[in-house]
Amino acid sequence: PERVHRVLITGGAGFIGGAVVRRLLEGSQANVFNLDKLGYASDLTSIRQNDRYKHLHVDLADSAATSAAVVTADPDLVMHLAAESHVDRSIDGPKAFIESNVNGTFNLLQAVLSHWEKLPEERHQHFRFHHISTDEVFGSLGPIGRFSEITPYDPRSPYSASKAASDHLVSAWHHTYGLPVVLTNCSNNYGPWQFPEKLIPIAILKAVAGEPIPLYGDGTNIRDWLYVEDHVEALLLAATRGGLGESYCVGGAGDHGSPSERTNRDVLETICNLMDSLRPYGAPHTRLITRVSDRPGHDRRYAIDAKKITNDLGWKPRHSFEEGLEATVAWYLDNLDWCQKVSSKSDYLGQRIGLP
Ligand code: NAD
Ligand code: TDX
Repeated sequence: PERVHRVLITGGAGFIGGAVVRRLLEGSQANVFNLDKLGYASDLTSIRQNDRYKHLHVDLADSAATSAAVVTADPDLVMHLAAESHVDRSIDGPKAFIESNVNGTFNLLQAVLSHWEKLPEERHQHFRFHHISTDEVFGSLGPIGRFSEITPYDPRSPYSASKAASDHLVSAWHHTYGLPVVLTNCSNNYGPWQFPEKLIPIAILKAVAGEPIPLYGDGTNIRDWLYVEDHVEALLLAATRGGLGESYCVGGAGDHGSPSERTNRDVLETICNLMDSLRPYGAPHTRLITRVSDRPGHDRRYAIDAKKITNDLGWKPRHSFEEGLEATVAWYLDNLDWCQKVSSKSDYLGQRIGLP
């Protein structure tokens, strides 16, 4: 991005942060610092060695280590993606979500504020803190309407409550201390390197194994799906050209003529149909779809109105859901070794979801 020389990404060993790091290394001259504690969902194999890249092995819950990392990175831009990100885990164990998402964001804000206040004039002026958040902070929609920047916050899971808290902290640091911030709230991402605990990679791997594919409740809950590379483009635009103190909603609806809003059953059936042509096994894969008990407090529907980022920053998703999903299924089939490696790092998966 223009005028950005040193970027501190938090959570760059995760699914979306990793895609941002790769794009910055390939598509810009920026020096990239990746602050990540290397949790269960982390993986660095997608990031190639580069003189402009450094990993800082730090937990945001440690305020002294966080401050030291900010001093080392000496950033012009901070992109804050580090968070505990899985709703089911937040239901089983909310504490880690408060520690990373709320306390971690607080520690980072304090460290960044102190850094920003000391920057020389030219760098002080162009500095940005970009907070990456989710549409889940807005709660649950009925059959009509979409979330936008003016939708009131109404989080319902421990995960979304912790993300909402972090959004409010970021916004308060802007209004109270003048920290130059920008926020984005994005819908469900999918694509290569997503940890196999989220719906799409779980479904692909279960289909590969010929095992039951778990569908929560009646399968009519709706999510708005965005291919991760399209999200990365929105993030880089918002980080470099977004208005100070502004927030932008990011979702999957584009000009493709096919909807990004899908019921979970539709998502699983589309994956199964793709698998029928790529890996036929004698019976249609849809037979594997198995209803299981519902997620407590399961939000009914998420949908994003992304007019603001389209009109103000010229962003639109490039991939239709079908294109993105096809690329994603092909990627997982080519990378089953990686899936085995990362899923064996998590006892949670073994107990609750039972990966192949
Ligand atoms: P992820 O779980 O794949 O990766 C998160 C990374 O953050 C991991 O590498 C983890 O080690 C790191 N991290 C967590 N707590 C940390 C801490 N205390 N200190 C240092 N590092 C820590 O998550 P993701 O799906 O890539 O999501 C990234 C961000 O985007 C999150 O803030 C999430 O809320 C947001 N988001 C995700 C989606 C989605 O669909 N995945 C959609 C909208 C917004
Ligand atoms: O096995 C499953 N079966 C199933 O039916 C899983 C894991 C999920 N589901 C349902 C629950 C949701 O309605 O599929 C939908 C998607 O579930 P997840 O992949 O867990 O995503 P979600 O809960 O919607 O949250 C995601 O999008 C917003 C990310 O995990 C968040 O980090 C992001 O903020």
